[in-house]
Amino acid sequence: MTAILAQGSSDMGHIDHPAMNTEPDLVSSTQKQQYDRDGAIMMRNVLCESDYQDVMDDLQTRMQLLADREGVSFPKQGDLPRIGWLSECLQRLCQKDSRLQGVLYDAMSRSPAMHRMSSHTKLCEVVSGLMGPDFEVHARLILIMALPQAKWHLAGWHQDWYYNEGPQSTMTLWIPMHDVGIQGGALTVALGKHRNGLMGHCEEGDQTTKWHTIKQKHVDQFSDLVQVEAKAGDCLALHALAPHRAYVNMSSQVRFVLNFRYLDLRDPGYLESGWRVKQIDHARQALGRSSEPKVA
Ligand SMILES: O=C(O)CCC(=O)C(=O)O
Repeated sequence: MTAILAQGSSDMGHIDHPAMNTEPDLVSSTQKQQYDRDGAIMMRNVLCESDYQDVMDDLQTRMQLLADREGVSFPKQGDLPRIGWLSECLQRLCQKDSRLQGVLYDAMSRSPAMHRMSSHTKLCEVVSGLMGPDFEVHARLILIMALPQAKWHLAGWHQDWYYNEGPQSTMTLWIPMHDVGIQGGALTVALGKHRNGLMGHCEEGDQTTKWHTIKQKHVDQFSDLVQVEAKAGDCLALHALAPHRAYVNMSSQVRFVLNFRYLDLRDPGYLESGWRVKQIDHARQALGRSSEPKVA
C-alpha cells in the first residue's frame, strides 16, 4: 500500500509520501502517524472488484426493478466494463425521472450487500489499524452516485463531523469503484486542519448545492491542499474533522464511491454518553433538501 498521493493543479501542494508496506491487511505505525498528522491517508489497492461484486449485483437488481416499473430499457453491456454499463443504465433511469437517483441512493443504503461491504475484513483492518480495534459502523451506508455535471448533491468544503456528530475521531472511508481522476471530480483534502477543531459552516447554504459549506474565512487559511486521484479499490481514510470537498464530475460516467463511517467505542466522550449520537437538525435540514429549489 502507498500512502496518500498528492496530485494537484497549480494552486495545490504536491506531497509525495513514501511507499509503505505492501500488505493490504497491515497498517504500519508510520501510516498511523501520517493519518494522525494529516487527518487523511490514501491506502492503495485495499479492495478488488470481486470484493464489491455483491454491491454491483444489488445495484443492478434495484435499477432493473425501477426500469421495469418505469418502462425504461437498458442498453446492452457489450464491451463496457460492468461499472461503466451500470453508469449508462443509471443515466437512462435519471433521464426518465431525475428523482430515481435519490430512490436508489436510499435503497442502496439499506441493501444487504452494503451492510456486508461496510464490515468487510479488509476495511475493518484499515479502521482498526488507523483508529483503534473497537468500533461500530454508522447506520448511514452510502453509495455515492455523482452524475456527470450534477451540482445539487455536490459536497462543497465541509467537515463530516458537522453532518454526523458522535465522536470527533470518527473515520470515513471513501472507496471509488472505478478510477477517479480530476475530471471525475476527485476529492480535495486540506491536510492537518482537523487539528483546528470544528469550523463554522454557512447554515443558510446556497442555491447551487444542498451542502452547508465551511465559511470562506477558514477556507482562505487552507494551505496544504491535495487533490486525491484514486484507482478503483483505493481507500481514502478521513478524520471527521478533516476539511474536504468534491468537484463537479466532468466525465461522462457516473462516479460510484462506497462511503462508510466508523465510530470509536473507546472515545472517552462517546463512551461516557453511552454511545449516543446527538440529533443535529442543521445537518438533516441541509442534506434532506432532496431537490434543487425552484429559481423564481
Ligand atoms: O465523493 C463525493 O462526492 C463527496 C463525498 C464526501 O465529501 C462526503 O461524503 O463527505
